[in-house]
Amino acid sequence: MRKVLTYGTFDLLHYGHINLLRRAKKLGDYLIVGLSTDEFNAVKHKEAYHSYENRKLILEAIRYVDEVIPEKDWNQKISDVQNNDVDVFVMGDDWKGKFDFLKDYCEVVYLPRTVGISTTKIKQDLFTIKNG
Ligand code: C2G
Repeated sequence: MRKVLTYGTFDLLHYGHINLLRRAKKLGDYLIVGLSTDEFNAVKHKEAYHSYENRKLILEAIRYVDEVIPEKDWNQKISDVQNNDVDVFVMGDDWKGKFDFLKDYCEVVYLPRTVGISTTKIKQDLFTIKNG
């Protein structure tokens, strides 16, 4: 069984996330998502609208996702790859090059981001609609 691993916050789930998860799953048979905890989001200077538990609930309902594990810090990727027998690590290409150190442990794939959508854009657009 070819196992794929990716990470993210996946807040206010949108089609860019779904495009990433669908393509990531296509690279293997089993997709694990390392979901950023609320505490780790603070480290990433992000504040998610949905709590970790609710973002996990949403991700687990997606047909492409087989397992969700917590992402608590920047330094867990190598042990996550080893402990979960991961064959392929996947991220959107806004991270291109940032995780090449994992090439010693598994394949590393950066996929083109979906243009025109982001959680930040959703928040900004809603703010504009509300405030004119
Ligand atoms: N993504 C995408 N297209 C978009 C928006 C996001 O392909 N329009 C991808 C990102 O490249 C990432 C994944 O969807 O691979 C999740 O995006 P975020 O939740 O924004 O993840 P991020 O905050 O970048 O966290 O250790 C890695 C970090 O936890 C990644």
